[in-house]
Amino acid sequence: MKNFSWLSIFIAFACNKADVPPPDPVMPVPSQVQLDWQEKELYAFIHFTVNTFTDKEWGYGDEDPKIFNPINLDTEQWVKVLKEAGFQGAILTAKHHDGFCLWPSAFTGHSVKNSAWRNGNGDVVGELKKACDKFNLPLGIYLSPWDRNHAEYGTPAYVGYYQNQLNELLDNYGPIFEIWFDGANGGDGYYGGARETRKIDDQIYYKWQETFKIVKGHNPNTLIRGDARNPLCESRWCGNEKGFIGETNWNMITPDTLLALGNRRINILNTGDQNGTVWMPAEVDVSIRPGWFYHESEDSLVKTPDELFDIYLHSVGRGAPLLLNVTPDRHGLIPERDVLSLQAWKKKIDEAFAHNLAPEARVTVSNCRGNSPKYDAFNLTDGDKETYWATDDSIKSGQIHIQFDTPQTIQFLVLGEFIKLGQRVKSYHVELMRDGQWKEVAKGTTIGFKTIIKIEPVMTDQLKINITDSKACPVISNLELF
Ligand code: FUL
Repeated sequence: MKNFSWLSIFIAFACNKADVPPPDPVMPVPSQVQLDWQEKELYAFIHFTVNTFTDKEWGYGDEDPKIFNPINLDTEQWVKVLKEAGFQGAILTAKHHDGFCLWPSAFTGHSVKNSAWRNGNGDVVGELKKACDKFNLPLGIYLSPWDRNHAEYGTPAYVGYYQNQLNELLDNYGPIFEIWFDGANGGDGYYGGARETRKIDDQIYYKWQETFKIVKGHNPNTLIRGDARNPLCESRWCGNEKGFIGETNWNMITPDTLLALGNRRINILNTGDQNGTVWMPAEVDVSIRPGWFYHESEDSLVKTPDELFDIYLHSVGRGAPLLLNVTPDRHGLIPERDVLSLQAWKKKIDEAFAHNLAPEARVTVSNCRGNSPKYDAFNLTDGDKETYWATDDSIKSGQIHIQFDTPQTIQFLVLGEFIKLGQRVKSYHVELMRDGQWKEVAKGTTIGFKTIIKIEPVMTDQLKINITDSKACPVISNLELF
């Protein structure tokens, strides 16, 4: 009888602990579409059009469609290369600024229909879609709003044309995982022979609200990447084309303040805004070569596996998905040297993050929310992204202590916040025990969905991660050590 009552007290206590409520979210928080997209981390861009044949980066729009003739085009080669390199989706320039369409659009003759390729019977978007389906790689579309070929560009009629093309692409090649709305609006172009400069107000002219409805009407799960001044966009530009997001990377943005900032907004795109009103994570777009399109003159300038690995650490390793561009050549193939670089890069990533040592360590924390096992240190290393360590609401800092039975060599620490409850951490530093003394080996600001902290590889049996400031109680779901 006595034992029974002790047991019931214990059960009551444990239940009580398990009932400790989770932290309130810190708004804004991501949508499921944004979460799913963020988790996949690696995407490929494919830039391919008449530019590949004219050796240009921005076609004027007066190119003869006949010049497009990728005689050995093999979209299965593209997809196999991209899959093997670890990409989780591929976004094709269905139409770049020159207006040439890689699919036989019913709304213009400026397309593959009038090219020399396959006597005008080819369809690059269709073939890529088929290959993507075959090898299970999600397809995304880039459809340049700026069109230097179209005679009506600048008038309301062109926006109707643009929307028709969007519908056509989404009807015939959907569902797509991401739509990429480019912000470039350079001004001058061929415009059906007018050869003049046309300026539009890019906030109003394209009727974004209506255009986005077309996308979501076809598939609510398509992520919209566009101009961060528009609060309806779901992912923003990272502010450069060099392959890095800010060391401080908030997923939030305040579109209104960006509007007011003009071109100075670029810096904010790179760091995000701690007090931003809209959840709009950055995507890091960069090319494997200096240009976005293939140029023979850049054959010796393909980024090396080391350079790509560095880009990986400065994008994915700072919580922003990487959109790495590949450039099919005039044969219609991803060039061999680029393939080799991608393969060696993938190997580097796999090797660097092969063996997670965290589950082998004893991990303790300075404070655990309501002393409940539901929020304890164990959740950091359980491999379950839905569980997390959290502190009490009043505590906006915290310490994770890691102890190994035998010393280990650590080079990378991976941390992740449970961003479903908002991004919180503002600053942290890392210490490790060396010769009986704690030594600071890294410090940083934001953590977000994922942060990879690179340190000099040294042997140690103890590490400490000190979260020194946070918008609200820290909520950390992942800790890995390599
Ligand atoms: C830019 C474009 O002008 C480039 O040509 C390229 O497509 C890049 C990804 O976006 O805005």
